[in-house]
Formats: sequence, structure tokens, C-alpha cells
Amino acid sequence: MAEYQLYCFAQSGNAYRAALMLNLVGADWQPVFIDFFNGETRTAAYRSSINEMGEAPVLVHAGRKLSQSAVILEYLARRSGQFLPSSEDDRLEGLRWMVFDNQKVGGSLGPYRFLRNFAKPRGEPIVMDYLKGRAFAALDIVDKRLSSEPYLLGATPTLADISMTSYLYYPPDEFGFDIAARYKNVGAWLERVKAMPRWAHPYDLMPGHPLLA
Ligand SMILES: N[C@@H](CCC(=O)N[C@@H](CS)C(=O)NCC(=O)O)C(=O)O
Repeated sequence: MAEYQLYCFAQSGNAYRAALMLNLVGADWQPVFIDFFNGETRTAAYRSSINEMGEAPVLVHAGRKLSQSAVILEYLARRSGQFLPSSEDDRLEGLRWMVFDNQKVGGSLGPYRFLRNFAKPRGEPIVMDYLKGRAFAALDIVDKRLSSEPYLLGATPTLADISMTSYLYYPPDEFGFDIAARYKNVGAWLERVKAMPRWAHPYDLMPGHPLLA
């Protein structure tokens, strides 16, 4: 058995943050498939034995079960000594961007993409317009941030960058817009992250793609 197990599924940008981090730091890890679209995270068994919050991802390591991707990233950064911001101020700054990502970037793009591609029935136009507007407003802020520095905290990549990738490598047709083309600085930054050794696309890194009908 691998040192780390990650409960995840291919369509989850929240889980991708953790899967990408595991790969980038060269961890010995294996995915554990969550049958999210058939309701596994809503079962009593999942909530009692995997994650009381009913969410993916969950990282299992050395008797610990960690959820919330930001917590998982912090744990892996500390253990590996990689992607850790170098000063206390940068640590706080990284945390600030991860919370912003969770709530505003991934927090809007995730439900938007879910309602557009996977939910039955699909999202109502008023809800879709709202989430798209929120996502665009958040991406504007990230794009501005990346206009002057190559990475979110400056010259070197940190866990805040890994977090921010969550939904951004999924195919444009799943959103109905091309994030990398629309936000040029985000697009260039995505290419920089993609050039890192052991980078992999979410659909290649986590199980469950393509989704069976
Ligand atoms: N802030 C959490 C978000 C996790 C999350 O919402 N994951 C989705 C899957 S992509 C989920 O499990 N949703 C179930 C629900 O909201 O009930 C994180 O970054 O880990």
C-alpha cells in the first residue's frame, strides 16, 4: 500500500489540488475512488468513517484523516518542505489566497461546472448567471494579481498556486468559456505550473473519467 491515500474523483477540482500537490512533491500515493455522482459522500457510512463534512478530498496518512484541501496542502508542504512560503508574512498571504480561492474562485467555478455538466436537472439560468458572474469577478482579481509576478506570492510557486489550479485545467467546453484565453495572466501562469516536473491533468491523475452514464 502507498504511503498516502487520497479519496478523490476525476471531476473534482477540490480534490485535484491535493492530487496535484502529492504528485508535484513526489509522494508515494494512491487514489481511492469516491463514487460521488452516485451519492457516496452523502451516505452515513462515508460521513461516519471518512469525512463528517461529506466532502472530497480526504487524505489518509499515518493514522490521520485530513479534509479541506487547504489543510491537506499545508500538511504536505510541511512534511515535504516543498511549496512552503518562506516567511511568516508569506504564510499568511498564502492562506489568504487559499481561502479566497476556496470561497470565490473554485467556490464559484465548481458549482457552475457541476450544474452545467453533471446535475440533474441542470442549473437554472438565473443561478448559472450568478455563479458565472462571481467566477469572472474572482478571476479578474487573480489575473490582476498575476500581472506583475509569475506566481501568486511572487517569484516562486507555493501551495497557494497549487490550490488555485483547482478547476482551471478542465476543458473549456465544460464551462462554455476559455479561462486561459480570457484571462491572459492566468493562462500564462497555468502554463508555468504545467511545466513543473510531474504535473498531470486532473483526468489523468484521479479515477472516474470519463463519467459512465
Ligand atoms: N473547501 C473544500 C471544498 C470541498 C468540496 O466541496 N468538495 C466537493 C466535491 S468537488 C464535495 O464534496 N461536495 C459535497 C457537498 O458539498 O455536499 C475543499 O477545498 O476541500
